[in-house]
Amino acid sequence: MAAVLTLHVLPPSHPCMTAEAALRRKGLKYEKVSLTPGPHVEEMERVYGAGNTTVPGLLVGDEPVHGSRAILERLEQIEPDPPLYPEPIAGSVRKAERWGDEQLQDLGRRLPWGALYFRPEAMGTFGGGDPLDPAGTDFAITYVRGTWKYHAITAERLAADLTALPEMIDHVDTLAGEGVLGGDEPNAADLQIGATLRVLLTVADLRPLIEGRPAEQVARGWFPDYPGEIPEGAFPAGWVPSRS
Ligand SMILES: N[C@@H](CCC(=O)N[C@@H](CS)C(=O)NCC(=O)O)C(=O)O
Repeated sequence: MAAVLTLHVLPPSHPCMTAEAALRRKGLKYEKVSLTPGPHVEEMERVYGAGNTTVPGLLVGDEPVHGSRAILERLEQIEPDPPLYPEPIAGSVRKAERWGDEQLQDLGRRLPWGALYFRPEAMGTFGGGDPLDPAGTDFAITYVRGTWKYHAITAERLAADLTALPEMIDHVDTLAGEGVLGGDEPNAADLQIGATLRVLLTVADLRPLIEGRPAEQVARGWFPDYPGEIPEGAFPAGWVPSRS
């Protein structure tokens, strides 16, 4: 009998989107447990072991598998078809997936939280609702400040992330041009990189850097729907570079 699969997530998390898209792609049945930000830390450590506080995590029966890349590798063993690491490009897909996790993924946290500092009322749109009313905005201001502390976001860091972004989008387009990303079927790198880019598309200031390029297709192709809209002009004037 196949092991029961249980996916632990925080709802707006992009690496969780990656893991869930992979489960769907494999056609595997799974149970999803949506945790509450804050208390998730204790629950994740209880299930996945000390220090493993982040989502996603996947229980394969009793076996804990922690982190998006480990989860995709494990799913490939459980159900090889359709492949997430297709030959003959499996090595390049793994390299791109790793880059997506280690280099790009953090920008999917720092840039939206960074922009929300300047437009806190927009936090309501990430739950699929309208921009927040004044009382909700007061809550959002406090919450967003907490995320800056947690993710070590500073204005300097944000400006540096924005400066680095065009080159990263160029890298995605290069990978697409080489056939590592953006094929007819999603691989592990598409799901890792596409999820982060999809989150970045909620920031209107960033859309001109991504839209109309292969990178946009990688994002929207596998993640058509994702709520959230941070209006244009959130970042201070001159911080968002022009497209390279
Ligand atoms: N690179 C890891 C990191 C996952 C990660 O940082 N997830 C965030 C959500 S996007 C998280 O769990 N944040 C809450 C926390 O750090 O406690 C992965 O891909 O699994």
